[in-house]
Amino acid sequence: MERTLIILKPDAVQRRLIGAIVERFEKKGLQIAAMKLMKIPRELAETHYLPHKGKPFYASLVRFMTSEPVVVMVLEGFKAVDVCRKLMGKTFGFDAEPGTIRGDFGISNQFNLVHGSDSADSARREIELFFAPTEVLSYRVADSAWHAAE
Ligand code: 3AN
Repeated sequence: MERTLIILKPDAVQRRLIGAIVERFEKKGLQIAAMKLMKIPRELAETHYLPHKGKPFYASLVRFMTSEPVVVMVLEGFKAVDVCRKLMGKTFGFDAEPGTIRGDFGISNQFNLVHGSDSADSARREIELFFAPTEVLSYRVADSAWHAAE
């Protein structure tokens, strides 16, 4: 089982898309291991997006991510990182395939609704930034046998 960090960005919350987006991850078979609504402090956003420091969009990305509340989640499942990125679609809404979250709900490059870790290593780093170990829960859901991989 793998874990990944997902953030429903300020545009998703402002547009009342929390339920619609969480539903897609749940229906796919991913399990919510942690979830909270929060306003990201600037320092935390800067650390989270450190790999993008120096890029032209870094400052405005940090400004956007700290502007309004977000929902932060840890999702767990078989190949969770890749599965979530497939559900999210390509980075920019105008590029993302219909059927994906970004493809169905947005057209913007920066306001692209959702963040998902891009590797298992990034996921570990990002989960630690947003959650204390005790906030990330391991539990068995009733239908887990039907979502299990070989
Ligand atoms: P992804 O979120 O698909 O992994 P990254 O990691 O390349 O994409 O970019 C992180 C975030 O930075 C994106 N989700 C998007 O909000 C923003 N971003 C990336 N490239 C641009 C750009 N050229 N202009 C504006 N915002 C961008």
